[in-house]
Amino acid sequence: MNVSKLLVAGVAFSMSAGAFAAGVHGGGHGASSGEPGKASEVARTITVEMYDNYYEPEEITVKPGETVRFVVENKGNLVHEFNVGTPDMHKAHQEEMMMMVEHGVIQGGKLNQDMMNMDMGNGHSMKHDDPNSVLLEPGQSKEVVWKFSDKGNIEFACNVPGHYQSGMYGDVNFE
Ligand SMILES: [Cu+2]
Repeated sequence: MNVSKLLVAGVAFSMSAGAFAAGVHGGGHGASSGEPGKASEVARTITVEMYDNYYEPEEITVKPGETVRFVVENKGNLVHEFNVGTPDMHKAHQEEMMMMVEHGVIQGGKLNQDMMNMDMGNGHSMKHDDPNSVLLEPGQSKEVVWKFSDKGNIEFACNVPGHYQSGMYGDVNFE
């Protein structure tokens, strides 16, 4: 990367830092969809496979307050996300993901790890490390341990631009 490109990137990052702060990375999210689960309280493991652009299974059913270990596998050819949240949380996160694409953090089937770890100032970065989600390259697999709230309008969704819109989300049903 040459110097002028670096300068342009620096400006773009500082402009988007405020938007990031206003989004789900600003904290407090998860309050309505549950909370990070403890491994010792895992009641069940659910394997979720991600394809271009859908999940298998398409929906899940949990008990109120249940802690579930999700083993998430990306079997597609594109970068995909597994994110547990309300429709509003997904909408906000989609704006952040749009910025990640605009800044080259997400490039089709690749993630630019260097850029994700770059400090944008004010303690913000494009790290994708929220406890309610994983963002995976093709072939990658990671776990999410999540304790669901008692009930609510909760979906698991991929917020990579265009994916949610093409149907890459599923309902969390409560028993
Ligand atoms: Cu996706």
